[in-house]
Amino acid sequence: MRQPLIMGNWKMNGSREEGVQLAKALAEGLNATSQEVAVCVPFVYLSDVRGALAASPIALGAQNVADQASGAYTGEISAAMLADCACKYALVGHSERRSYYGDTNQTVASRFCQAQKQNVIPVLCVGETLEEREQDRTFQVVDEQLDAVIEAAGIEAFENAVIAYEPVWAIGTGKTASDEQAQEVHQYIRQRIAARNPVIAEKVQILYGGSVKPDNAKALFAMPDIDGGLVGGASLDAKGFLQICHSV
Ligand code: G2H
Repeated sequence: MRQPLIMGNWKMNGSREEGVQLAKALAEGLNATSQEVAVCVPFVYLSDVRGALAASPIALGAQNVADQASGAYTGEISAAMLADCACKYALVGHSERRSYYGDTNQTVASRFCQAQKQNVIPVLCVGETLEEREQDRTFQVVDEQLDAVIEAAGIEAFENAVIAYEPVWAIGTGKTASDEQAQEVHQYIRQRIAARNPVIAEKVQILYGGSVKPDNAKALFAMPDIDGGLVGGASLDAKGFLQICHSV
C-alpha cells in the first residue's frame, strides 16, 4: 500500500508573517491520519516555516534545487543548502520552471540527481501542454520527461523519489483533468516504470497536480494510481488545504 502524500506548493506568494501563520494553522488543524503532508515554501522562508511547524509531522519542501553541487552559480540554491534547512523534498521540473526559466529535461535530470545526492527527495513534475494533448502527444511528452531522468539516475532512483503529473493546461487555470483523464496518465506512468522495475512501480507515489481544490480532491485521490496531490493555489488557504489533506 502506498502512503498518500499531499503537498502544498506556495509558489511565489505571501510574506514571512503569512507563511508562518499558514504553517501554524496547518500544524494545529491537521488530524492524525495516515497521509503525509508537506509544504513547498519560498527558499527565504524555509527556516521560519520550519520553526512554525515545530513538532508537527508536516514536512518541508523547496520549489526548486540547483543542477550543480556548489560553486560560482550566483543566485542558485544547492541541495546541500536545502538539506541544511531540513528540507525533505524538492520539486524539480515544475512546468513553470520549464516554461518561464528554461528548464529542459536534461537540467531537470541534473537537479533530480543533485537532490538525491543530499538525501533530499526529488518530486519530478511531468505533464503535457494543451497543444501537446490536442496533438495526441501526451504519452510521448511524459515518456521524454521520465526517460531523461531514468537515463541520468537509473530506474532505482525512483525508489526514493516522487512523481507529480501536472497537465500544464490544468495548472492555475481552474480546469482540472477529469478523474479518468488523470488516472489514465498516472496508470501509464506506473506501467512505464513497471516495464523496467515492477517493484519500484508499485511503490512510487504519483501525485496529481493542476487546480486541485477541496471539492475535487476526494474523487481524484480515490483513483487507483493517484497517490495524493500537488496543490498550488488552494494550498494558500489553511482551511481549504486541510480539507484537501483530509480527503484521502
Ligand atoms: C500546479 C499546481 C501546484 P495549481 O502548478 O503545483 O498549482 O493547484 O494552482 O494549479
